[in-house]
Amino acid sequence: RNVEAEIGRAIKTREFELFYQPIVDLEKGHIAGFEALMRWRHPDRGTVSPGEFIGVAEATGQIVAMGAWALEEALEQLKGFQAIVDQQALDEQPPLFMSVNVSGRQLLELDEIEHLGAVLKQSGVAPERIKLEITESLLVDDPMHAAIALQQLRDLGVRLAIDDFGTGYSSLSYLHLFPLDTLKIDRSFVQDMIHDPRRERIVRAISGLARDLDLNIIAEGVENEEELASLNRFECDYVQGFLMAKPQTADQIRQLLAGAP
Ligand code: G
Ligand code: G
Ligand code: MN
Ligand code: NA
Repeated sequence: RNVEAEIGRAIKTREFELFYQPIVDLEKGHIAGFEALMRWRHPDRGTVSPGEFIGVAEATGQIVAMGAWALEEALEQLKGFQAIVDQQALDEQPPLFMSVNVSGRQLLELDEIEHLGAVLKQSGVAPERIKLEITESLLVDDPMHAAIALQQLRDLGVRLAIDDFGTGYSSLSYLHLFPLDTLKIDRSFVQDMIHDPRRERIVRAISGLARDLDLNIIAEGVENEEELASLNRFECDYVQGFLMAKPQTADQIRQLLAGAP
């Protein structure tokens, strides 16, 4: 199979779609934002997950166009989600945020950052409601370029999150070298911690470190109440995982928001 050609076709025929996974404020319990996650509605193969196409799209450069589309789409949906919450006139909640994954390939093309800025402005969404999720490898592989790109993004006003924290080629130095806002604790740590006190201490230490550095913490992959209870003790800011909600279509999210008490 020629995956590159298939992806090219799929971009034209709009087979890519974003799913949205709620991110919940741990203390208050409400939905605070979402992570946009790409899916491929393949005509023959059904729903294909990013693990099977993001790597190829990065290698071919197709990820640049896909990523620009994803940001635009996610911002558009965020406005619709916010309108539902506003209609319900619940007690004051901060505006919803949207977290979008970006690959290093996207950020290292300078035109792309200008383009992101234009998309953002066009959308009318306040930039501080956007989190861009980047992986550690970007920061470690090419720190000079990453520092320039991330500062440009920060100047646009968007927030920056480190995804899968602790699993990559971690270097604590980047926590103060780069203008970061949020640290996402990888789900492997969250899932191991209740069976292994040492793992739990790692999660506790990461949480404490993030707090001391004034970074927000999102714990990923929360699947049960025991994990949630531990994260509560560590004063995590936000939780994301199947226990709260799965990634789902924009339609399903709208229903969820409309039906929420
Ligand atoms: O949804 P799922 O668990 O299958 O996602 C797996 C990984 O794919 C995510 O952790 C994320 O790193 C990556 N991914 C999902 N959507 C996007 C996207 O829109 N752009 C990029 N660059 N990566 C994505
Ligand atoms: O790499 P990144 O962290 O961006 O990807 C998030 C991925 O984690 C998504 O593909 C999503 O489907 C998956 N995910 C989200 N919540 C859970 C969970 O509670 N358990 C598991 N196993 N995966 C999850
Ligand atoms: Mn992510
Ligand atoms: Na992750």
